[in-house]
Amino acid sequence: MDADKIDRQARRILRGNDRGGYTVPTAGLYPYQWNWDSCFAAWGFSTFDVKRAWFEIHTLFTGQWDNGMVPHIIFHKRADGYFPGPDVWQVDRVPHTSGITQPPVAATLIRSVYDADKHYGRVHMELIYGRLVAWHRWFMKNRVEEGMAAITHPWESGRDNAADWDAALENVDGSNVGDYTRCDTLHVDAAMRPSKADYDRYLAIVQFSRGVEWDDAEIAANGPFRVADVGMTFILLRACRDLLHIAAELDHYTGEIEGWIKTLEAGVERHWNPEGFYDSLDLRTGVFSGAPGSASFLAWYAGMQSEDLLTLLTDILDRTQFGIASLDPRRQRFDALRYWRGPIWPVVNAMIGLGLAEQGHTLLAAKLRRDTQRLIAEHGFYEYFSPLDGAPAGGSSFTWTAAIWLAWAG
Ligand code: 9WN
Repeated sequence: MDADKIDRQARRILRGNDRGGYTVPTAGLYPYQWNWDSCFAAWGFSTFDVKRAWFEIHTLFTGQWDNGMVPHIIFHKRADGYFPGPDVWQVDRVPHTSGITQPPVAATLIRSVYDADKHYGRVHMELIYGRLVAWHRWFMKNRVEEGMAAITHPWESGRDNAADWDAALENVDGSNVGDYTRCDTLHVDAAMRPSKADYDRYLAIVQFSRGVEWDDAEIAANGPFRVADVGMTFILLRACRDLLHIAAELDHYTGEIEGWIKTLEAGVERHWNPEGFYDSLDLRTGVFSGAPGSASFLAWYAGMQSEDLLTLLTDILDRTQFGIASLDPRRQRFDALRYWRGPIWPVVNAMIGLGLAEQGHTLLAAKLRRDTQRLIAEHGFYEYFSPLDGAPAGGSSFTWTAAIWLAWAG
């Protein structure tokens, strides 16, 4: 393995996906700025061009709504080839955005960017701090129920077609959404993407929320989909811990954030499925999803410890190569190449690996990092990979895969 050569390739990918202040996740398939992809991109940029890293963060926050929400897509300029675009979301602001959010990794990764740039970073942190607090406050007010973070659409989780949402989606009527043309299947094999039935329901949820003009209270009361996402709870909890650190560093009031952390720590307990893993929970029915997916293993990243979970993790790692499959391969719904129903995602490996290292599981963390390194070195900078043989899939020259290489795996 020629690490320097792969480093150069990774930097070239970030530069190549730069559209002037923001990076697209990959050319063609995803031609806009995505929320959590951009935060990972900033982390990657911070290893060789920290000014560009801060720029990425600032352009992301130009999409922030007045209520604090930071949308999952910012449509800075016209682009072809993605559905649903701004005409479907119909959000009345500039820049145009989608109407839902994504996992708030921003505080965590901004803290890492700051670590790479203590000198000029402080002024950027000051500029962005209030915006981060506003986003977290929006989450706590509108999305946190009994300490668990709710999503109103599978796309908010960042794990679109994960088995976590199967039962809740069954209760969404996708039969009246009208005709539409998907673009994702023009770029990628349809067998590796969410199904048509999934997309019908995704659109039905968008149409509902658009119909109530994105009113959070209305969506909470009557929205067709509301699931306490174990991944979102862990990521938000972790982000609050990093936000607390930033607040202390900048000498800001910390009491409110400390309260959020307590609330979310209590919520984590409610995510525990007695079957033996942290699980997502349909808030409309109170039923666990029964899907031990990769998000369950973000517990350490969120600062928690669990011996039971460690046993499950080792079991899964024994059955796969290259890291954590997005669904336990022993489950009937496991599908090695269908997006979030089996494949390995390097960003998820990275978050789990960071958490394991921080919680003292050094050997496991090192293995996960080495496996991810080998995966990318041998198979390239793809979007996701089969956990059975590492076969690459989805978009190529992918921004967050390159970023993870630079900041963590390589
Ligand atoms: C919908 C950009 C995004 C990622 C998500 C991933 C996928 C979009 C899609 O691509 O979602 O947001 O159209 O499939 O699931 O995690 O942020 O890379």
